[in-house]
Amino acid sequence: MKKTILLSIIFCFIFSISIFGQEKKVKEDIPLKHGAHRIGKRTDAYMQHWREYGLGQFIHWGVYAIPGGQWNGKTTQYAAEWFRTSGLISKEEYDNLYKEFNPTGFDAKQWAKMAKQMGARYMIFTTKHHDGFCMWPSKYTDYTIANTPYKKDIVKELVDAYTEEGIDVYLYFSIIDWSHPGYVSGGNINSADIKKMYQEGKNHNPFKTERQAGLYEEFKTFTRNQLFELLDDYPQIKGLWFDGSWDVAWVKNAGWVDTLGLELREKHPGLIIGSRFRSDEFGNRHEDANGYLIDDYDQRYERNLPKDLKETKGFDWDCVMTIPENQWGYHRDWTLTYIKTPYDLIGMIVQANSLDGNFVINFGPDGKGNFRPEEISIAKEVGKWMSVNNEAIYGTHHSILEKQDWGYSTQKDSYIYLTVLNKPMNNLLKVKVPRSKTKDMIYVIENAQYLSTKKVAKIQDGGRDKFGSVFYDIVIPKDIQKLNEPFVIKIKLKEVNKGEKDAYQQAIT
Ligand code: FHN
Repeated sequence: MKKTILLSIIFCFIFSISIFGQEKKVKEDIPLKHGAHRIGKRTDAYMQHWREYGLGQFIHWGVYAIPGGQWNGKTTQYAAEWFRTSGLISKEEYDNLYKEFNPTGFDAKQWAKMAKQMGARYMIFTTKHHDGFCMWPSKYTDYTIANTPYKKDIVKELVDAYTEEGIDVYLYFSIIDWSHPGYVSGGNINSADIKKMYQEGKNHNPFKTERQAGLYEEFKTFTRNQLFELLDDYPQIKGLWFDGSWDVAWVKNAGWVDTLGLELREKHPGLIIGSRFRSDEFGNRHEDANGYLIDDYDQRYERNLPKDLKETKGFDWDCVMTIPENQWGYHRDWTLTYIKTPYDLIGMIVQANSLDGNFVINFGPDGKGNFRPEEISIAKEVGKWMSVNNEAIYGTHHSILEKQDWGYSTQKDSYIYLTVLNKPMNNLLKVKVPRSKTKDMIYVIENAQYLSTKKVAKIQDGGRDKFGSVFYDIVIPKDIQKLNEPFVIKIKLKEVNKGEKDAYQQAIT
């Protein structure tokens, strides 16, 4: 008896030590001044709202859209928004491009409508990319939209238009700023090297001269001012989306950056900031030295998705995805890489939501403010699918079903949405339902329905395995077989007594 009690205590203890990094560990935490300020997820309404977005739109737009990856007949294979560093254009030429920036085709309301039709519930816009050009009339530099022939405040036009469509806006802000004399590039010293230096007790100084160190102080003040300016000018925004914060000088200023983050939050209640803003005092990014997530959600997923829930460590996260391989800004030549199809992207939307993340599709309008026809068509196709099936995405989370070969499943309350991406050749969809956690109970499918046709799905006995899991074969009818796109079956699970006569059979229609 005593042995059983002891074993139960040990079991409970081990069980309470979650596999997820956010929960308490056995190992003592290292005391950190600038690590995570919270263990576990944010529980406020702002963040709950963020979790329910499901789908977002990213827009990379700036003066790099003018060359669109080409200059004097030459084409860069690399990301068009990095064109200043492509070697195809001189720095002087690039830094004067803004004098031609006059996007006469730009229509913020039209952009917002397109995003709405696609099903996006939040939008991230590049206020300033690495080149330092500001799409708003910042009073802290002349390198802004105010000094272009266009003159008008693009950030304001977009914030207003998207907010009016009910789409939340987040402002992308690059810490890297090639236009500022005080900005210091980490060069080839990345955060892994910085971490190594900390471990070895070396104090790397990113500045070559006193003067450079002084200029960096000016850059910090400039950055701080611009961030407060954005919060002042666009109070409707829900969050800031940082990038380029891997730079050595920024990482080395972990304490200052931490304070700045707290100040920004104090100014703007509910402000959402991901893990790309700051590091802890040991140079750790995203997760601090104790494995806790820094800030509100994990921003590591760029052009890649976690493969399972374990990989996400129970953090909130989003994934930002390009349509070509790695082009964020407008590139004239889209024949250089594979272009994702709407169904590729729909598969990723479902995958992300099935693993408790949001999925964000990037668009790169041209120098005149027009989306390319391919982007318009993709947005339309994704939107068409979302308008029928969004119930499987918005507000859903990881389901109790394990990952199965036909696709992904999401859940809301007791409903589970099966999104079928790989239709079986025999048109019998085998669904494995887990064993109930409650002794003597099993799960049965109470009802099942196709989201697109609203018709009831016919279910057959699909057998059981030796571990107690139950299988159902859902018969895919002719009208669904004909569809050449992912489809969703909404099922309702209920727990019934194992001993209940024919409970399993009763569930079969
Ligand atoms: O260098 C940028 C890149 O141009 C783009 O903005 C992406 C978006 O997440 N972020 C950086 C690379 O991580």
